[in-house]
Amino acid sequence: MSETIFTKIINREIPADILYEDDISLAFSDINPQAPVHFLVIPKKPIATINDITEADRELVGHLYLVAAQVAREKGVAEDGYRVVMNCGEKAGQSVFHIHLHVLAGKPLGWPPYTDKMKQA
Ligand code: DGP
Repeated sequence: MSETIFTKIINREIPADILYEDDISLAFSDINPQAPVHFLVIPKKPIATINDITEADRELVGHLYLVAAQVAREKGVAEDGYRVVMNCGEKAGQSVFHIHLHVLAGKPLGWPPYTDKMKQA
């Protein structure tokens, strides 16, 4: 897999507001927040999309959710509620091809997460 901007964040080649790190994962604030709290949780292993997750990644993917919940608690949004999203592929809005959970909170979040304009497309 070709290197993405997230590999550069993992390797500290570009700065990020890092919220959590361990041997296999990293959480950091999204550069373009869509809610008052918006952070990303990524594996250090570069996996391009959900379609590229294998059986060997089963534990790793579960770990990302545990990190999401832990950082949400630390941010004080766990009780009020938050949304966890992973986009898969360009049509779903994926722009960085290194899997990442988006964690969004701090305002009422609309559902379903698409607009009438998108429904016509
Ligand atoms: P997606 O569109 O689902 O692939 O989400 C990619 C997210 O990554 C998007 O919300 C913006 C964020 N992002 C892209 N480049 C950077 C960066 O250099 N730093 C940080 N902190 N976030 C980034």
